[in-house]
Amino acid sequence: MPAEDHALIVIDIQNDFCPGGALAVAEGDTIIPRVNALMDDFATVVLTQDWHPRDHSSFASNHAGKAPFDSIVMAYGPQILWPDHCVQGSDGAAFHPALRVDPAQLILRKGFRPAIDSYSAFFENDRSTTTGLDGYLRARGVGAVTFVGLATDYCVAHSALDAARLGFRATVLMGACRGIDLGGSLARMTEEMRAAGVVLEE
Ligand code: VGL
Ligand code: ZN
Repeated sequence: MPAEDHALIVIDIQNDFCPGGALAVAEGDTIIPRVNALMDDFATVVLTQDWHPRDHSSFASNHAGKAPFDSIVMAYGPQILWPDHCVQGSDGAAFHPALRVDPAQLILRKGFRPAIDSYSAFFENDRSTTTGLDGYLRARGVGAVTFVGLATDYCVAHSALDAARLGFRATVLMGACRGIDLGGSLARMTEEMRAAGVVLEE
């Protein structure tokens, strides 16, 4: 049983990231039974939800001549363009029906500003606009965070890297995550997490 000051952060287990969804992660739904069981072991449970307006700048459909998975340069740096996904209020944005939601004390939505994408649960992709999660966790005395969810190489990795940078003891349970793996991103982000001191466990 992890200590009282240890939070479980469940990243983006939403229909659009599961098989059949708009930005499906292979085997994304297979992690759900383990994630559900883990919720009983943590004093604090946070769920995150990717939550985009229809005109979101990370959607290829909002850029003439661009296709999903093209890369562009935004005001804050490079940005991959995605298929329309997790549109606010849509079925794709809903949590997977098998995911337990009741144990969560906080449901954190991110990516709702049209001009900025947000992979990390802590900061949007400009790396300075805060979601408030840092303050929430600190105010509750949380010092350690364990991440599970989707996708390993995007929202999980960026959240874990920010957690380590902010001084939390950060662990990723790799076996309770699945990745998108675009152009070697899974190996690259795994190495970045390791180098940053994120503890990677199965
Ligand atoms: C994610 C790409 C776009 C994720 C969210 O949850 O990893 N990836 N939006
Ligand atoms: Zn998104």
